[in-house]
Amino acid sequence: MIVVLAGGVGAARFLEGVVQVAPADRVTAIVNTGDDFELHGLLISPDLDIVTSTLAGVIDREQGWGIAGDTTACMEWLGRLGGPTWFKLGDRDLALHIRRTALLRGGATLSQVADSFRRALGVAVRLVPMSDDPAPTHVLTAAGEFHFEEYFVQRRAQDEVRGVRLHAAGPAAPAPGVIELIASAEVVLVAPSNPVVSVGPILALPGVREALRATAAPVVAVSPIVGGAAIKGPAVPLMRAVGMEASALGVARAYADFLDAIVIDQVDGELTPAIEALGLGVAVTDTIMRGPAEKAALARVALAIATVSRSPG
Ligand code: FO1
Repeated sequence: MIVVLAGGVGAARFLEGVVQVAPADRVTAIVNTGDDFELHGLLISPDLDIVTSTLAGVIDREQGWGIAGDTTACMEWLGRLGGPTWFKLGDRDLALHIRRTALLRGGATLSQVADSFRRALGVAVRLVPMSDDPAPTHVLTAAGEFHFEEYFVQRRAQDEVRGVRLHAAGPAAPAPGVIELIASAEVVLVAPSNPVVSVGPILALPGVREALRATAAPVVAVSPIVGGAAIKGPAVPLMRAVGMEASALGVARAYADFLDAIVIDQVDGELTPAIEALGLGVAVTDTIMRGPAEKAALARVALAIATVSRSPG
């Protein structure tokens, strides 16, 4: 199994590349749930929905989230009735949250819901939430502590970030199968996702980092930082706030204890010696995923360096 640690938009696009170069039923994504939150009494799982909808081919490609061609009638009425409208949920998108909430209230686990949704939408990649427990990510800012989506969407990532509180609801356990998937993987890929708020919550689950260090599978990351900037989202202020350098080298350092190799962008080629000095393999390529060909090429490079980077275990 090719196991991919995944956040939202960047991971979803990367997975579109992976399934072009490997059979989709041999790929499992372990998906961040730190962005999950409740709104309108509904359980929203942004990263699971982004990955599911992208692989199902129904994503709004321009935004990277939401359903293509969705309408907003419900949102407009929610606004008229005085409900919060800062998090845009299209009518079809709302169906996911209504159904998920009903299934969870009926006793299903998030893992079961994720599996039923991906099957219903014809996704062959197995999608496993990182945890079945609530594990919200909070951002500590000069203006107070906020759930990640409040910081990122409602407050437009404008507050000065001072830190991050992962699993803010209390201890969370890895979902069933997460540790075993890492232990028995052929390859583990860390998608080009935010290392602090997308991959960080997965790594902070008990046993996950240890499993990544111990697995016999090569572990290869793709840097989401290109030329010192994030491809998408607020990675730079968040990385700085937790003491990471906002560069591909900073990403390599953050994962160095379990990583065998990292794929970095060609604009960061000069970082290669410093990353190699950490004991990691480096592949330098174009990591900007403009279309299907670039996505496939990036996945091919990540899998190729994996085959020459064996973990000592
Ligand atoms: N991102 C926004 O910037 N604004 C939104 O209104 C918004 C709504 C939304 C609805 C469903 C969904 O699955 C994702 C949504 N996102 C929105 C994306 C989301 O905030 C983040 O990009 C991810 O949580 C980070 O991966």
